[in-house]
Formats: sequence, C-alpha cells, structure tokens
Amino acid sequence: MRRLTNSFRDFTPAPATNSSTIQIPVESWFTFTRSEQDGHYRLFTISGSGGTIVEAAFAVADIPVEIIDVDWDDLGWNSTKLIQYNPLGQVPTLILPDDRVMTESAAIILHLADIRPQSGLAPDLDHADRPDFLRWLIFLASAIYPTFTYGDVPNRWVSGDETAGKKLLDGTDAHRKTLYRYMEKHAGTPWFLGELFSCIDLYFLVMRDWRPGIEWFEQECPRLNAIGLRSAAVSEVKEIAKKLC
Ligand SMILES: N[C@@H](CCC(=O)N[C@@H](CS)C(=O)NCC(=O)O)C(=O)O
Repeated sequence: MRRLTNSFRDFTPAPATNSSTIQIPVESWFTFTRSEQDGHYRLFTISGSGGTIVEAAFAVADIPVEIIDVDWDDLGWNSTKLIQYNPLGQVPTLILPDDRVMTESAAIILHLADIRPQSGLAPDLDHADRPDFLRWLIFLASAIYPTFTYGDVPNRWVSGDETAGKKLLDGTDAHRKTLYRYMEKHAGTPWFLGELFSCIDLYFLVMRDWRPGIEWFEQECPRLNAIGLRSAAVSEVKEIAKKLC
C-alpha cells in the first residue's frame, strides 16, 4: 500500500502482502468487530458497470474482495438477486465482512480509503486538495451518474409515453455532456487532481466507455480521456481494465 502520486510510468509494485488476510490498521481496530477479520467483502457487480470502479478501488487498496457477477438483465427495481440487499437493484452493492450492506460507489470507496489511508484512493484529511477531491467525487456520483439512472430506462419514469421517454433520454444525455465539459475545465494532469492520484481517476477508467462514448471523450474531453487511459495502466488495475475491452 502506498500513495500514488505520479504518472503510471513511475509506479513500482506494492510490497507483497498476504492477500488471503485482511489487515486492519491499528487505529481503526476498535471500529471493526471480530467479523472483519473472519469475514470478507463480497461485491455484486458487472464488468463494465460502476461496480468495476469499486473493483478497481479494492485492487488499488489491496483489499481482497469476492466478486459476484450479476446479469445486466437482472438489475433495477425488479431484480431477483440484488433486491434483497439494495432496493434500487443496482451494482455496485457490497456486503461487508460483518454482513452489513453498503451501496453507492463513492461511499464504498471512501470506506476503503478509511480503512486503507495509505492506498492513495483519497487525499489525507488535511491535504490541501481534500476539498476539491470531495467536491468532484460527489459531483460525479450525484450529478453525472444519475443522468444514466434517469436516461437508461425512460419507461420507468414516463411509462407508456415513448415521445417523453426519448426526450428524457436526449435531455439527460445532453446534460451529461455539459457536466463532463465542466469537469474537463477543472481537470489536472496527469490525474484529475494534478500530481495526486485519487479514486476520481478510476471513474474515468470506466465512464469514458459509457455514453457519449470514447470518441466523444477523445474529441471533447481529452484530459478526462487521458486520465481514464492512465488509470487503466495502473499496475493494480491492469487486469481489471482488460475486462473492459
Ligand atoms: N449511485 C449509485 C449508482 C449505481 C448505478 O446506477 N448502477 C447502474 C449500473 S452502472 C445500475 O445498477 N443500474 C440499474 C438501475 O438503476 O436500474 C452508485 O454510485 O453506485
């Protein structure tokens, strides 16, 4: 575990750890019960979904996680597998070692950063970039990600009205482009926060593949596109990124 600060070319492999055990920093010992040691994390996900962002975060934090694949057809309010854990039927859905449930990608990743402060997923609490980090992470999760939630299944919101559904899809797709362009203006290089890698970069690893697509990112948001590509080359993430191709 170490902080990732430079471009991917500068990465050196993390020191070997026993991946079959979960090592809990002493400072957080009392916040986790015995089951943290006995149990393990289980992640409901689909390759290429937002679950992949969380899977990549687990890899960067060097925390073992069991991957449970879900079908694209079995997502949402009518899902059969996820609904018992998450009323939205969404991935990522995480089962903690003590069997509690966590949903929401940003919350999950912040939790991983809490238990692995040196992972580089989040700047330290007193780091000058911490406010920017929080702002843009939550912007991704609360402003950009929901444009998919509302546009992906228009029939859920405007049932039976195809014209309204098309407008909803077009409107949310257009709004997302505006939001990405806004982020592009604030993007640093080589990482979104400049020299400091963070989990924000992992969102672009996956999201550049989603609507409006890679070609659009290349042309309209070259910095965000480059951040996504760099994230795919991070040594801990490489294998996961291959599954996106
Ligand atoms: N706010 C959630 C959004 C998760 C989400 O929308 N996941 C998508 C897949 S990428 C999903 O499961 N969609 C199915 C649906 O909403 O019906 C997060 O940040 O984790």
